[in-house]
Amino acid sequence: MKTREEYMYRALELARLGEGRTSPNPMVGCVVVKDGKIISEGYHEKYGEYHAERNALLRCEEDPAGADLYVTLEPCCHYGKTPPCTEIIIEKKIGRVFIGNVDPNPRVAGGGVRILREHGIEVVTGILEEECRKLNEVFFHYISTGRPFVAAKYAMSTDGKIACASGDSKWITGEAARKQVHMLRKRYSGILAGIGTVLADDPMLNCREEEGVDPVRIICDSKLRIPVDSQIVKTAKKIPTIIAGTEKTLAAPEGRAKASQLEQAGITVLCTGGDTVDLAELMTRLGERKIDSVLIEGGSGINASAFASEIVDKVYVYVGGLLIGGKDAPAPIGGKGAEDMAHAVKLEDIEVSTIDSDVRITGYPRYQKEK
Ligand code: AOF
Ligand code: ZN
Repeated sequence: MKTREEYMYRALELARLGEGRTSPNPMVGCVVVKDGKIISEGYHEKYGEYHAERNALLRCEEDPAGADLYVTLEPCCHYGKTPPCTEIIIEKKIGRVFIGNVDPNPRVAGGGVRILREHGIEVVTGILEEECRKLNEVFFHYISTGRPFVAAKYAMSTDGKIACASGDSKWITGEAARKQVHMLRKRYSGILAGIGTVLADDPMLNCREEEGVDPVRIICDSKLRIPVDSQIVKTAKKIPTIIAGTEKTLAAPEGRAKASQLEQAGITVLCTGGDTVDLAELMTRLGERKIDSVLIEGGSGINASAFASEIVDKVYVYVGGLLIGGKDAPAPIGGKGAEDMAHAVKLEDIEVSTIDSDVRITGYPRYQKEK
């Protein structure tokens, strides 16, 4: 006989199989257990398709009447793209439902639990709650703020440099770590870089891993300087691309002409107020376009603006085992930096792992309230 937590771990494992295909909806996994035996499993496979619970209940090896159902997120009770999961749970006469998290979606928000209980089904919430929330950190953030969950990723040497003073940065981390970054891109709906990176490296910013859905490429380019023969512009009809400029640039005739040239190449031009792209405003606009998550792969300039505008929700730091040195070699976050230690951005929930001879650190910035 397995424990509740063990079944929920299995549901979490299943949920992860939907990674990269469910956005902006959550990854959800479900296990149906009867007489100590798993009689069915399911997960949310693709955005707009059946939810985890329905998938599991439609595939049962035997009648699930009286069975226990484990699901990482509260069953929905609304008619959306699919009928409510509470309906099929009631119809199949499930006895008990074990839930990871209550759904923060205002259309559900405890409603699923209530309906199930009203039908005499025993409901237990909070099984591996923290693990289930972390799996869907993007969904939880996006559904409650309407803005994308923003992660900043950078690779630096052990002495905190992202390139040599000459600009050379190939490579700071090894192949395995770089491969992991490509996998990471699959998990984010948008990937953001600055025009500096485009001018220096002419990157594609796509997801080179097999099966990966390419994230939307977002380039911060206040003055719309991106060359029309860059890889990004040349591939914009195949990979969705947004260039973020400023309203000031767009107000000038050259800016307007460049914007329409870019639009003809298949690019969406989004402009914000300010002298340079206002990242907070940009995030609101991206959220309106259903972009639930953004991975910043910028240089020190973009990172400085991102932290200054407090849009970064998570950091991924890859540390390579080498020392670069040089007072002019750039660090991950440029700009003015914190005035003093009291104003430094603190990272919480730090996790450290190794990938070959590189180190990966993740953490969640907590911005100081008073400025
Ligand atoms: C999913 N998959 O397995 C579960 C979800 O757009 P709809 O109609 O598919 O509804 C999406 C909402 O349903 C989603 O925001 C979440 O609140 C709830 N549960 N969604 O896509 C699932 N269980
Ligand atoms: Zn549902």
